[in-house]
Amino acid sequence: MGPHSLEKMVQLQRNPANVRNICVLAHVDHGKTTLADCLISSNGIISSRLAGKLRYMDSREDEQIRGITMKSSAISLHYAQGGEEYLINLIDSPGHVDFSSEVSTAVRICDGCIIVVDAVEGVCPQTQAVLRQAWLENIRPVLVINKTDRLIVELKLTPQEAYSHLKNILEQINALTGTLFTSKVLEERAERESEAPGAPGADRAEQVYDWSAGLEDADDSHLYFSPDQGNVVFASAIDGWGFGIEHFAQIYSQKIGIKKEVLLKTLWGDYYINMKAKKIMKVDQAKGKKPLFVQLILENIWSLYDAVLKKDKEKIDKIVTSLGLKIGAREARHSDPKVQVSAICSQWLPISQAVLAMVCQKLPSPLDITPERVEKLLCSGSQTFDSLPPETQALKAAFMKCGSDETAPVIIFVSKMFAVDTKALPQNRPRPLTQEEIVQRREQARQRHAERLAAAQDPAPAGPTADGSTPETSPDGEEPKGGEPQVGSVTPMPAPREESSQETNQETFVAFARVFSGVARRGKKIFVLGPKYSPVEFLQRVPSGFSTPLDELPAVPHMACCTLEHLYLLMGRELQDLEEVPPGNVLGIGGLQDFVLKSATLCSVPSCPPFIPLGFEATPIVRVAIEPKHPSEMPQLIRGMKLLNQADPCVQILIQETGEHVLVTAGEIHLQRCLDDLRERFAKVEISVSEPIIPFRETITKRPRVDMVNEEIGRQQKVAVIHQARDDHSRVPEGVQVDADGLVTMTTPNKLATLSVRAVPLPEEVTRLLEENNDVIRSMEQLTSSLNEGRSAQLTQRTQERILGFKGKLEQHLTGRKWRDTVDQIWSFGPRKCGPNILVNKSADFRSSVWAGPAGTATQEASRYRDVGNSIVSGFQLATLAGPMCEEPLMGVCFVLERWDQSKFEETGASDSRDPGGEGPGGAASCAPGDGGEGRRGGHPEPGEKRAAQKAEPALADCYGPLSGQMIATMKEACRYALQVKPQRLMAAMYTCDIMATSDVLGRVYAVLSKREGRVLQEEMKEGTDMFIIKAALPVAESFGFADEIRKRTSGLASPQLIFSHWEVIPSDPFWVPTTEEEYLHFGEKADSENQARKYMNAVRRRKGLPVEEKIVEHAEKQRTLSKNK
Ligand SMILES: Nc1nc2c(ncn2[C@@H]2O[C@H](COP(=O)(O)OP(=O)(O)OP(=O)(O)O)[C@@H](O)[C@H]2O)c(=O)[nH]1
Ligand SMILES: [Mg+2]
Repeated sequence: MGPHSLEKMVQLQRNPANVRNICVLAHVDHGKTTLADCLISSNGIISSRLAGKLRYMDSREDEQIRGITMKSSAISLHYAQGGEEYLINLIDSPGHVDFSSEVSTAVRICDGCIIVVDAVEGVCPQTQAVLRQAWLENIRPVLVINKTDRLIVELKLTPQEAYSHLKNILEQINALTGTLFTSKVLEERAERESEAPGAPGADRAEQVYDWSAGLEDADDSHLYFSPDQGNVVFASAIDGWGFGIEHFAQIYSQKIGIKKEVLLKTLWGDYYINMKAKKIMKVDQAKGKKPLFVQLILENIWSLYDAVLKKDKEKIDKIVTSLGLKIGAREARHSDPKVQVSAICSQWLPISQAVLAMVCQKLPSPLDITPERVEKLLCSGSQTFDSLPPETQALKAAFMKCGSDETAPVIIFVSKMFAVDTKALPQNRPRPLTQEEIVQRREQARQRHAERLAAAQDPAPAGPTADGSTPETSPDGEEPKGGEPQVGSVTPMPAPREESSQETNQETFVAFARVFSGVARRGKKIFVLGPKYSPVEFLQRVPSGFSTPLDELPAVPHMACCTLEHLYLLMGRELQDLEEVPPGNVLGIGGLQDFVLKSATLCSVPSCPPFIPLGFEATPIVRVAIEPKHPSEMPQLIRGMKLLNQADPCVQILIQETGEHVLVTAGEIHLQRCLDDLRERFAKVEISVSEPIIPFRETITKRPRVDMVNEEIGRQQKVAVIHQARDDHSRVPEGVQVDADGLVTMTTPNKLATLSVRAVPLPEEVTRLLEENNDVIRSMEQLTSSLNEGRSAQLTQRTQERILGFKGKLEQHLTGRKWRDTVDQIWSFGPRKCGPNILVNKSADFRSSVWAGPAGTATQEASRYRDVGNSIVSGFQLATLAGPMCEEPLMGVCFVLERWDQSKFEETGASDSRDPGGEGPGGAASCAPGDGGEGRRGGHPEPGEKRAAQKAEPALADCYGPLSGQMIATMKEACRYALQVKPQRLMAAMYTCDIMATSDVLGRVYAVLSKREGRVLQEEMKEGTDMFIIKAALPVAESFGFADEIRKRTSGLASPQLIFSHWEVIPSDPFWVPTTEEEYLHFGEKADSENQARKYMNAVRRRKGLPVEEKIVEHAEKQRTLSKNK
């Protein structure tokens, strides 16, 4: 640790008013880690010469090699300004999209952030993403425009041009802020108006900072980035300089004699100075006057760079003397102008000074946490803060107070778990010996020496006595030496030693956390709350004011009790032991490994609810199956995967039905990192990795009007045929009746109930709506299920409004005769009750639509339906989870349940209910084999079967099992057949990517894109540069190696970032075979031209071990007759 001792840090931690928890956020490569280096070097932890080269926060080897950050890590810094001392807990975060989940973990435990923007590249996709994340977490941003040196050295702009360029960047980022602000304000205002009409809280006025004040009554100027607000620093982290305009306002107010306040307002903006009159006036373009910013600031920097690059020794000396700097002889003589620039500039305008001063002045301390943020953290999803129990609501005060007295509840949030080498933990590190220990050791050594001398003089008794004493007193410590006679007694030793050496190799997990209230003390017992924990439940079970020790409480679901074993100060690559951590600080906690998987809320009072889950921007989409090279190493691999799962916020680990172990990651680089981690840290075995598993969706489309060669399709197409990926193509299975218009009717195996289902493709906009409103659907579902379970729940006004809005939009898009009343008849969404498919119930007495909520179930009719209805919904869920083409989930399909007839069942059920004792002895025997084929409703059940089918669940079981189970299976199958009679299509996942490339490599970028079936959506030139920004869509299936290929083909000039964007229908029909004369003519009998959809489908089927019909064209003759009616 640097000159600032641990004691100093501990002392600073106790004053939350002077603590700043901040993170550095930006697009990839905009210089976050370099900036962090500069700030760290100001604390003497690394030398200032190495700042920018070391990238201290990138402690992993692969981070150093690739030059990108992959995880967020924290370091505590000391900063003194104006007699005040500050503690800055700085978190460096990754900018690459693959690691955006690490940004979420950082943002949650901060109060403010530094947004870094590259002065040349400007606002990039991830800049927008991180700014949005900051907004969503209610943390306050300041801006650093970095790499300003590139404007001078690379783009060779004049100061005036650079000024316009910088102005432009500020406008862009402010436009972004503006959109975020307006949407948020309007949202919150609507909420507030509906909740508390005309009652603005008195405390709100005093608040230092309030994101959500009403648009018209709030002065929103402080939200925007503007140099005159003091929240912008212009910098070059690599050269170590940076400034806010306050610095220059101070200097020039003395030099020119204009008030500092005036300069602060005019140094940035279109003002110029009339030196003679000492007056500042508006810039009049015609007169060619330069703005103050150009004249007084940029020109000075430009001329310095100019002098150094031209090696104009005289001029350099002049500048250095006039600035009153002292440049070391080594730097002054250095041949590399970069070294000179950075030596001069980092003294003249030290970047750490500018940035840290801005952080301390402009970013809030933990004490300034807003009530909105607290409420938001505590109520998840559809709940309102007011509907929480009073004990929970009372915690808000504790958050706001951030108090460290004994009575304050301890509330800690763990945002991620990270692995460190056990040997690197402070408790295991060799520490310097204290004076007493040295004396003691010297004494021991002297004794040993004396003993050995004595033994040498008197060898006779050596045998028996040496046995016991040698191992302890040997100079090598524990190593027993030269002990042939002891072999017998030593043999058990190697085993435990091996174990312990293995243990020291292991990784230990440390929680990355922040104390929000109360003091975290070592050894303190604390509750660990899982995401599903409900304080309501606890308060019901345990009377308030309980006095039993924490670990003797009755078991409450999703809650555990553990001890805070170790507390650490996070110092980048190092950890320092702490005894206690006061509120408002970031810390590491050891010993939670067995209690916390990825994130958790720790609390000393059980009335605290778990914090809302972290919002992740990236969708994990790249999956691979992995297995050990040597099958015997499977257990190690499984253990390793578990550890990896814990150590990474966003990776998913699954075991598929096929028994494969699957790793789901956010992108290629993330995948690579996960595999490296598995091989080298967590599993330590060799692994083989499958080709990436590409996800698909299955859907159906409208019947085409024309065939593949654009000929009108005749009426013969009208007959519905079931298309299957299996051989028994086009045969209508037994028990299934298919109407010409695609209505599929199926009977349960016991023939007592019948379902008629039709599948209809949803309009594209509706599918999109369903996807966008996934959270709305989910909160509807949550509400229904909690009410059904008898718990009370209440939706926020806003959620209710969103539900209504969502319904309205659906109605808007589902118009026309075909969709009449459909919206009101929606019964469920699927798969998992919130997916992009709909189940519509058109049967006559349907009541319980999703909109009615649980109230619909109140009618008698509905309750009669409820049990069987649930089975039908479950069948629909299963059908949408895995489609018939290649068992991938469905998307954009509406299943319409047109008829649902269980009158037979009710008849038999009713007759049975008169005989409640009936065990149904004939139940099993009555199952007539071979009778299941007819599929007609007319098939009369045997009398024994009749008796078996009755209302009481257990006795319902005839040989086909309970009716509910049969209904699930029948509904599922009916849905699958209903799909198969329609033209089925695969949907591919698409990435969008923004590629920045210079004009000379543009052609090669296009070549790579088109080779991979990419589509250019937009191309524009970045203002003031020779860079083009290309926005393209690329199928995920074709994306592997894309980034690398682009980088190679453009010699590293273009670097794309792939972000999952949407699903797109692949136009070709996977089951297509030529059917018309023209098609035969055009494609030949074998139709062996490439069918992309079939290729993908078969690949998936093969991977899943499903039968693949590959010989399809070998028997073209037979095929022709069979599928004539397609
Ligand atoms: N010219 C110039 N280059 C810089 C400056 N700051 C950083 N760089 C370079 O930009 C590259 C990326 O810097 P990093 O600090 O690793 O960027 P980062 O934002 O941490 O990147 P990720 O963590 O991967 O998102 C490095 O090669 C730096 O040397 C600067 O002020 N001027
Ligand atoms: Mg970095």
